[in-house]
Amino acid sequence: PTSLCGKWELLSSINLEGYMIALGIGSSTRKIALKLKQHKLIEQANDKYVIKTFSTFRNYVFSFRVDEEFDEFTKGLDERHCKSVVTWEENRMVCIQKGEKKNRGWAHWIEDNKLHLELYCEDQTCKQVFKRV
Ligand code: RET
Repeated sequence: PTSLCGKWELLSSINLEGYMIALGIGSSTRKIALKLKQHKLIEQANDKYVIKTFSTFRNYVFSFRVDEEFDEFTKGLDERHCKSVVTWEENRMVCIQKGEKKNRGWAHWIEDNKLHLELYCEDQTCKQVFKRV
C-alpha cells in the first residue's frame, strides 16, 4: 500500500464535535478545536511510527510499533490512559484504544492520494480528510 508518511493538511472534518463530546472535552476547548487548521506529520523509522497532529492551539504526538500494545496518554485531548494497539488491516492502519471509553479507536488509509482518518468513540465517528503538502 501507499505509505502514510509525509506532511498532511486538513481538508475536511465531519462530526469532530460529536467525537469530542463523546470524549467529554469541554465546550470552550471544543469551540477552539472546531476552528483549527490541523496538520499531520507521519514519520516511520523501521517498525516505529511517530504521528504528530499540529495546530496553533495544541499538538498531539504519539509513537508506536505496529502490533505492539503501548500505553497512550491523550495529553491535551481528554487526558485519559489507554492500552492501545495499531495493526494493519489490508491497506488500513487501525488502532484500538482500550480504556474507560467504549469502542474507541481510529483508522487511517490512503484514497485518491489523500489521507483519510476515522476517529471512533462510543457511538460517534469523526471523519477527516487530509491532502499532501
Ligand atoms: C487538537 C487540538 C486540541 C483539541 C483537539 C485536537 C484533536 C486532536 C485529535 C488527534 C487525533 C490524532 C490521531 C491520529 C492518528 O493517526 C487538534 C490536538 C480535540 C483528534 C488519532
